[in-house]
Amino acid sequence: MLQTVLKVYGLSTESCRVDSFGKGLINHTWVVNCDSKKYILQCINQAVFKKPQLVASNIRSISAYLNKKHPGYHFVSPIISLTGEDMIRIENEYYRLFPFVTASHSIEVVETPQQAYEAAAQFGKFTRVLNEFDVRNLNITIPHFHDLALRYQQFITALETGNKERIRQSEHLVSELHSYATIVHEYKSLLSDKEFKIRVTHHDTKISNVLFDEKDKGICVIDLDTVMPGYFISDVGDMMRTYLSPVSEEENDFSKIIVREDFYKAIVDGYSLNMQDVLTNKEKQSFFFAGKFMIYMQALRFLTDHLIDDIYYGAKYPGHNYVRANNQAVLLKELVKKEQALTNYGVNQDNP
Ligand code: GN1
Ligand code: MG
Repeated sequence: MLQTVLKVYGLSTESCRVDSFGKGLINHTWVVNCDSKKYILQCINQAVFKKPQLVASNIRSISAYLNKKHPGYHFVSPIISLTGEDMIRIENEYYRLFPFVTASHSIEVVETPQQAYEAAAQFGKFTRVLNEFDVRNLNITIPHFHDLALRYQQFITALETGNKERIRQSEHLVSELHSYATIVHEYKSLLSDKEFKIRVTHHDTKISNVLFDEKDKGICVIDLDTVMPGYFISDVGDMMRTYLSPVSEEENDFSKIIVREDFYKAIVDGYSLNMQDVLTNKEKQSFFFAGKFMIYMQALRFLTDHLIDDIYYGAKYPGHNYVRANNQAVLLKELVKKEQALTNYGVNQDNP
């Protein structure tokens, strides 16, 4: 299969080495090492991205806009195949090939506040350079992706129709997550505020989606499949979800989950570097909420998936999504403990 795919790009498995790449849960990704060049090959998960053409078309329109308006911005576009396409279809699967950005590396775990700052600056820059791009030109690649009200509803439905045994065993965590339902109300009220802007949003701001140079300066962001109209709380919140704690959502020793205040500040500062002149006051007041929103949503998503037999995320061991959900619930609790200390950070950074 991969042989056929590579051929459409004028490459072959004889002259290139293909290895699985990264830790993404959704798409399948490979690194392709050819004599003098390196590429990233991806197969799109169609259970999640039901219309891959919408993904390709978003990347095309953003790329065209940036080439024109911000030619200096580093944007990684897919390579055009010998058949003239930026995404190819082979036996009902969709593939894309990207150039491997030279002298770049990605990281899996945020170890220093500086890395958090650089990443946040890059995600902020991405939304900033697209500030005048008409978001209505973007397709919705996953409908209601970060709609917390819907995620909460899916959780309630899973409690009614899911695996009975798992529901019974999850009783404690279920009631803990119910106790945070005010976050859903706050979310709804924020969205009804006109000062809460719909912006070009990345929707997957984990650290491995940022490329760094040799000096650990951010170069650009990658993985643009979930770029859609959205709210800044998605991007800032997912950075908090994935950078604040020294351990990831996979950790099952929950005592290791802590919220590092200096990393929180680095995220707010890094994001504000490029975004502070466009964020409204209402948005600036919502940095802390962003973290609660995304961590809560991910806890709900993992637990929901556990209750419906892991159909979305899959599970590498029994109870995997239950562990992930518990992990996120602990992270949420740790973040909430810091509300007093952190909630005003960044709020008073005025527009210049
Ligand atoms: C998925 O595949 P990956 O790691 O890029 C998910 C994110 C979750 C994340 C949790 C399309 O992202 O929303 O936060 O797993 N992406 C999709 O690890 O559902
Ligand atoms: Mg992703």
